[in-house]
Amino acid sequence: MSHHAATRRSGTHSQRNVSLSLSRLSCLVALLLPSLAVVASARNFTLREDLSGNDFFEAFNWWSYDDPTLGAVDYVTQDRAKSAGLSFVNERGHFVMKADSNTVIRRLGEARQSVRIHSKRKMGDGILVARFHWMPQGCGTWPAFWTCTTDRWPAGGEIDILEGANDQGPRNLASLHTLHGCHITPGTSELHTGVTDKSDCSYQPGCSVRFSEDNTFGPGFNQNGGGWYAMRRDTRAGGEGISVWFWPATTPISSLPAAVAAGADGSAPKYVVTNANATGADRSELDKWGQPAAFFPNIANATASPAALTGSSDEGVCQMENYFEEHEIIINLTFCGDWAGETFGTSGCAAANRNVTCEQFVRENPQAFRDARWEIEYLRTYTDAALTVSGPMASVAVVALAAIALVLL
Ligand SMILES: *C1O[C@H](CO)[C@@H](O)[C@H](O)[C@H]1NC(C)=O
Ligand SMILES: *[C@@H]1O[C@H](CO)[C@@H](O)[C@H](O)[C@H]1NC(C)=O
Ligand SMILES: *[C@@H]1O[C@H](CO)[C@@H](O)[C@H](O)[C@H]1NC(C)=O
Ligand SMILES: *[C@@H]1O[C@H](CO)[C@@H](O)[C@H](O)[C@H]1NC(C)=O
Ligand SMILES: *[C@@H]1O[C@H](CO)[C@@H](O)[C@H](O)[C@H]1NC(C)=O
Repeated sequence: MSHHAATRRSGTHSQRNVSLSLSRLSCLVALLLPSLAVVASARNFTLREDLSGNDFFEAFNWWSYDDPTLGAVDYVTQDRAKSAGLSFVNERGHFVMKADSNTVIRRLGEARQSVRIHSKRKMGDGILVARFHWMPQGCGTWPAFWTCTTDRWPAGGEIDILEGANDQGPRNLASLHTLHGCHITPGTSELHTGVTDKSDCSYQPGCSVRFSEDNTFGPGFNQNGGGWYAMRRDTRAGGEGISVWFWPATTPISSLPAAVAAGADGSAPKYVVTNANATGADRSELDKWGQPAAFFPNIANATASPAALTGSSDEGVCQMENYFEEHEIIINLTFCGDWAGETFGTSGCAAANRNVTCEQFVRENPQAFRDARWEIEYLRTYTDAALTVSGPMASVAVVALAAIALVLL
């Protein structure tokens, strides 16, 4: 139920194609085994960007190419978005990007204007945090907050943090899209509060975890004042994987991790505590992250290279360093297309609107898009400067690799 990151502008090729042969794997094991001490040390995620208000106009490109998912959308340039009032900073100092809600689209082939932005800086392993006060709602809308490779998708991967269509909340669906050979565990897991929806991460529809908490998407999210989303990515060998957290706007500030709450002076802290042995204030800071809503574990397997696992259905194995490269951060609002178009009927949107098609509904009803806007207080990235490995899954991965080493040696 997603999309193609194809037809993008030509991006840079920073592709490391890691396809592990058994002999290379034993080298890897040999390299990793003596480094248990390193594995136990914390990763150091330090603040790289803290964007708010007008910063967004500098830090992002406005994407104005044809919609790759055949949506009924016309993505506009930054200049056009500013002059048409589709991107601005509101009276609260929040960055707003929205759909056109004034124009009846009369000519077939024309589409409703909207906005899609891509970060200029790419992000590898690290933490991405955003405070949303509002997300797009309305029949026909398909909003998403996600990160994606710039080229050769699904090689390089895609992480959908907040996504859905046609107001079908109240629970968010977080997803990964990868090459063949990456799977998550079906069902429930004690490692997160969500429930696996699809376990095979390859291509479409990808693997996904449905949140268990209400008000994490759509109208419920908005009525509740939105909230904070965070995604932590630790996809290197021995890294723990990809986690997504959500805290509703009603959460007391004192219960939020410092990187998520604004600092006392409104600024973000310089780094995130990740040391599993933390004590005192660091311990309580670490505990504030709690269980993620969705967790996609990084689990190594000797044969889990994309080549070896093409077409396989090995459950619960994803050797993430083979599947994820640096990503752009993307925020968009499309209409209809693969997802919102296909679920326009089942969502009740068609029946509520004389059974018109999604595209016709979007063209003829500008007033239906008054609430189709993102309102963002800030977006922060923390990245990994010192390349060390940690996290609860790291030890699991090391044990797995050690077991593999015993078999091989
Ligand atoms: C955002 O919209 C584009 C269509 O313009 C689509 O390709 C992409 O998949 C959307 N993102 C998500 C995560 O749905
Ligand atoms: C955490 O504690 C364990 C056990 O005492 C120790 O082996 C490890 O090195 C510690 N990790 C860090 C990052 O201090
Ligand atoms: C993390 O990085 C910051 C900035 O480079 C540094 O000041 C701090 O000491 C580092 N912390 C750890 C635990 O390595
Ligand atoms: C690793 O892959 C092999 C071959 O595909 C499979 O039989 C085995 O169950 C996998 N190991 C784990 C822990 O999933
Ligand atoms: C829309 O379609 C449904 C199912 O086919 C039908 O029951 C309903 O009467 C239709 N509504 C209108 C206004 O045509």
